[in-house]
Amino acid sequence: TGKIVTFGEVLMRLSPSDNRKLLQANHLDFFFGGTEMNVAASLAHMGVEVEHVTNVSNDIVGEAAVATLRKYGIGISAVKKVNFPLGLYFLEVGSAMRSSQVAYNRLNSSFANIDPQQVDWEKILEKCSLLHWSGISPGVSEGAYETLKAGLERAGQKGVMVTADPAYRSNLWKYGRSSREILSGLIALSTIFIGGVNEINELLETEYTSDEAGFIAASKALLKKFPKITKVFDKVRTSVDASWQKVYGRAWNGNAFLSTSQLEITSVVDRIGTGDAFAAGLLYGLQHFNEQEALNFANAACALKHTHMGDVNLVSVEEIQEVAQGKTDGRIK
Ligand code: KDG
Repeated sequence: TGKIVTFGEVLMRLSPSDNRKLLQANHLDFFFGGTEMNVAASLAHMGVEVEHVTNVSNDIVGEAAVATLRKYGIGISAVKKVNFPLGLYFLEVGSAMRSSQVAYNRLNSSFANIDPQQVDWEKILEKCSLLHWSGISPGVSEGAYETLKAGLERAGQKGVMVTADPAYRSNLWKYGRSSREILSGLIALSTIFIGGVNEINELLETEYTSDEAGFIAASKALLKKFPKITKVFDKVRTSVDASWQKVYGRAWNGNAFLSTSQLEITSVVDRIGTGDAFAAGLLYGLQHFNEQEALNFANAACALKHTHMGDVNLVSVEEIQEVAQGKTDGRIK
């Protein structure tokens, strides 16, 4: 097993504390996040060698972003500093029936200005076993899309496994580019799909139901449309309310349906990055365990992300295993 490479924007997240609305806040908590970086940080925390490909700003904000990547143990040799600002987003955390809301400030960001000439994929993909991407990056800009596409093509030529998380964010696609067309072209170059019925319906313009039969039918349709994709892994969330959620994982491996037991989180602290925690757990699991164990591990990692602040899941393999095996009682150690 070689290193894992991730590609995507690093964003500064600014959010009011104590469930305040932004208009009431007089200070903001700050974290660094970004879907693929979240995956990279989780993996690095689990001891996996991981390298993140991105552009950051050539200023104190970019310096702090790089220091954060370094602190998490993420490889930074493919991080470039450029003369555009780092992207940021504001988050108002929801509660009860009010959903969380996000406002982006990332147009013309350092990452939005990336282009294929700036990234030496040949070098980056040396000794790499897996390249992970999400649908957020191609939504950010044409340059980010072209850069990612070049990476996926190179990965395909080298036989590197490619995991795709469509991570549809409507806020990103409101400028007229077609998410369906762009994402389809990139999913065609990928080998594992991390997403569920909603994402598949969005891509294929279908109306599969979200029950087990619908998930299996949707997965089969996806595999038929994209022959390189061999497996589908899905994180399912059932909310009692915004602070009380249940999560489970399910998968179609080309031949059989797999699923995990439900894990219940009765006091959600921060739901941002739970999908990325699932993805990171899955990538780790696929490298170390059989598929069923990998799915259990991914689901436990996802559940644990709900318990701490920030976009990144900073939990160890041992902690995840305890939850996956039902051994934790939540008492202080
Ligand atoms: O999955 C969590 C991400 O949504 C968060 O880290 C911010 O990358 C981000 C985005 O573009 O929304």
